[in-house]
Amino acid sequence: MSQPDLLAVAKPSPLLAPQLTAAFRVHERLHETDPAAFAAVAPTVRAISASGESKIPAALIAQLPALEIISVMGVGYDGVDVAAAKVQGVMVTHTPDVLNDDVADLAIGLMLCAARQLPAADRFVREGRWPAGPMPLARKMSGARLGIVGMGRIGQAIALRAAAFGMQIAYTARSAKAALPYLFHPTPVALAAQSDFLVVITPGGAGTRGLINAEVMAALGPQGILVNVARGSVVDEAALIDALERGLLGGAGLDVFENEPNVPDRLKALPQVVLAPHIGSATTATRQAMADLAFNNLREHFAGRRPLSPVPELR
Ligand code: 8YV
Repeated sequence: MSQPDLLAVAKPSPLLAPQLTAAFRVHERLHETDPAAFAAVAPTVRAISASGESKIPAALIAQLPALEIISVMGVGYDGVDVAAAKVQGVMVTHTPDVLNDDVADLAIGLMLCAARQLPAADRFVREGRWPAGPMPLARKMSGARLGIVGMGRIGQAIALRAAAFGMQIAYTARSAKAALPYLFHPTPVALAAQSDFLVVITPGGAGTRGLINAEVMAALGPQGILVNVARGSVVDEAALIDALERGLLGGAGLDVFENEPNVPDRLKALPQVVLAPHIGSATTATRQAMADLAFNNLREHFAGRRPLSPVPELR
């Protein structure tokens, strides 16, 4: 039997590509690069392989009448129109859990980097400025108040790590989680007003767009540090730049941005901001686990079994 046609809407990770090409006829980004070739193959495409940042709107799904499954290599799938997939009977899978540790590690790393100014300290030594005198004093993280926006699996992994730093942990989420020992605040503003550090780890998408706005930043205050390891869309980036430039917010650690891979020059110009290029899950071990899960979801589906990790809406 011939291999099923698969559309890779993003360039597949090198850890996933060999598995895909062994099992599918892979058409890489044809919908963007070659409309005629895409039109020729569209009627028989049975699977999509995507990354966490991929956009799969209803219009693309509608062009693929034979589509059965969309496999996202990422926990976030806010670019996928799941409702449209559901209407067309298309399964959507993602890769939760296997990246919890890495994303939580990075959140703690960005908190420490922003509080203790580690990138600036590194530059200070390399640029030979030490002999002229010490660096300015930084901010203490241990024992400080941490607010977590989004108390899902990654939020809880961040809380566990923060507890080892003796931090006082509170959170906001759609609802309070009675099983957790942390203080719940009903809104991001209420949480920010009681926090020294605010870490954002809630899903992206329409429901959380601009959730962290000027009001939240003002509540966090001139000594506060904002860390975003979720999606750029969750933080109002223009308001963030404005708050930092005016000293209304103390600092930030950012792994995600509104228009990746483009980062505004005004953000790059701010010394109190630590920047990372969306590397929350970017270790070899975790990306391999994500690639394997993304592939195994496809494998299970085409073996006539239920995929391992459908998105919550399709469970
Ligand atoms: C990746 C991510 O950026 O899992 C997510 O939601 O944002 C990431 O881990 C990526 O999609 C890896 O393919």
